[in-house]
Amino acid sequence: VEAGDRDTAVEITQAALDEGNDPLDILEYMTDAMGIVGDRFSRQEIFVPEMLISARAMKGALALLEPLLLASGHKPDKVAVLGTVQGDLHDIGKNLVGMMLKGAGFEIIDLGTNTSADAFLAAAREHKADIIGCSALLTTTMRNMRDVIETVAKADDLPNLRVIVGGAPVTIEYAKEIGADGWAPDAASAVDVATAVVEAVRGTTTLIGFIDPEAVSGAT
Ligand code: B1M
Repeated sequence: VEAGDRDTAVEITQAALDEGNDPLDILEYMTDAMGIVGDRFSRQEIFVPEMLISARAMKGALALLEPLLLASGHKPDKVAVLGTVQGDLHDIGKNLVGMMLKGAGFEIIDLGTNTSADAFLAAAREHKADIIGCSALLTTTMRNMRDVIETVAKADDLPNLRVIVGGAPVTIEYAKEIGADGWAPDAASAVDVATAVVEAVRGTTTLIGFIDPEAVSGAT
């Protein structure tokens, strides 16, 4: 992934799976590699094309993990509309969140990248979604999460629709400031938070208000 060599990334991932490694451990290596790529970009040692080929390598290797991350046996009983916010083209983290949510029994409506607030709302209405999940990787685009939250707040016909947010620059403080219903720092905790947010609406948990991973662990 660091070298942007998709064939080798796929080969090594397959070998690691054949050896019986946990898909989540393999995923951690890939995510760390992407962190290194980002640091090199920050230091101007590499440029956008190199980031792009690293992303392509990670996506190729992730495709091998996807069926394993999805193998939960849960029947979907919750619906989440997911997307990367307007102006933002980063989708690897959002895709991971989608895979993990699917594995936890969510039906996922994935709107892809560069998703406007109106598109989030229209999809949520059409698919009778329980939650909207917004991802952002840029400090300039995370502001567009506020638009999504304000747009949902104005939708009087969808009083139970909730919005959770995440992505590398999105802090818990920012999530609270913009009025999100939940926040998670990674894909695994996004599952706990999304589930708790839906359960709070359905009255099957005692949690109320803003939900983060700490609130969820405190409740169990
Ligand atoms: Co971009 N990029 N990029 N990039 N890119 C970053 C984000 C950056 C931090 C790199 C750097 O400077 N160090 C920087 C942002 C700086 C900032 O805003 N502070 C940056 C920049 C500047 C840019 C451009 C502006 C560069 C340019 O054109 N000059 C440009 C913007 C394009 C645009 O979006 N409009 C750009 C473009 C690109 C590529 C297209 C080349 C490519 C993306 C390809 C793709 O996604 N299909 C790319 C990449 C690959 C990166 C880095 C290297 C890796 C991102 C990634 O996939 N990480 C990134 C550096 C970095 O992150 N260290 C960087 C792996 C992924 C698994 O993690 O997405 O964080 P992440 O997701 C995590 C959590 O954040 C969380 O869970 C995930 C899994 O645990 N999470 C959620 C994510 N969404 C969530 C939602 C939730 C909950 C949790 O609830 C709904």
